[in-house]
Amino acid sequence: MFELIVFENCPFCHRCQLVLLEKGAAFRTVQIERSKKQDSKHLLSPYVRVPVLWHDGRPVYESSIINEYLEEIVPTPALLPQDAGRKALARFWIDFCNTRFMPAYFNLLKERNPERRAPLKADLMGHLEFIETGALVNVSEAEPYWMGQDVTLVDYAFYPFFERFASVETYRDITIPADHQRLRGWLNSMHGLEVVGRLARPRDYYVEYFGRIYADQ
Ligand SMILES: N[C@@H](CCC(=O)N[C@@H](CS)C(=O)NCC(=O)O)C(=O)O
Repeated sequence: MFELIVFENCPFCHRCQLVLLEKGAAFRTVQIERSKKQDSKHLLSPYVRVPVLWHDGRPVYESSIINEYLEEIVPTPALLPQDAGRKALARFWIDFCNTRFMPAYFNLLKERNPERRAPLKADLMGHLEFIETGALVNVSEAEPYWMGQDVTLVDYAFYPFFERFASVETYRDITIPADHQRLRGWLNSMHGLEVVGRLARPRDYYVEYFGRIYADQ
């Protein structure tokens, strides 16, 4: 039995919940209130963050590492390509998500001063374009996921930020361009996945949730 320590509406926790569900693993989710995290410090990572996966009495930290751990412990269904080169490429895209895409998304969302947002918007738009023209070049009906025919950890690394995209659309005036058809197609494929549907929250939930934190006064 796995135990996943989460906060409400944490995209990193969402990544791991999706993978646990996709693997059909038995798990329980323990939700901690952000405001009370000091009381539960023993359950959190050394960075005082969630998610943390507890398994066999040991903690595993960081969402990408947790998902790789799950891939090892619960190998079926496989969520990384078997071929070493393709596996390295999958890890590159997860790294891109963690080090480029996700920071650009949060940098824009967290910028309180509207006058400072233009370069941050340009940064995020640049990443969307890179995804459209550099990552999803082969996305099609036959190969609907990031790495092709099969869903992988890459899809589950990116998806939570796109489920929350209403936040930047509503409060930071940015949208996925209409001509980014591959990205839109990928997102549609993700919406069709059973495990995504099981956790999905409606757009209104995110608009309301992020509005409390990031709406301009
Ligand atoms: N790199 C970490 C990021 C995790 C992260 O930033 N989690 C947030 C919640 S969404 C957190 O715990 N923040 C600490 C806080 O809000 O006090 C991962 O991938 O697991």
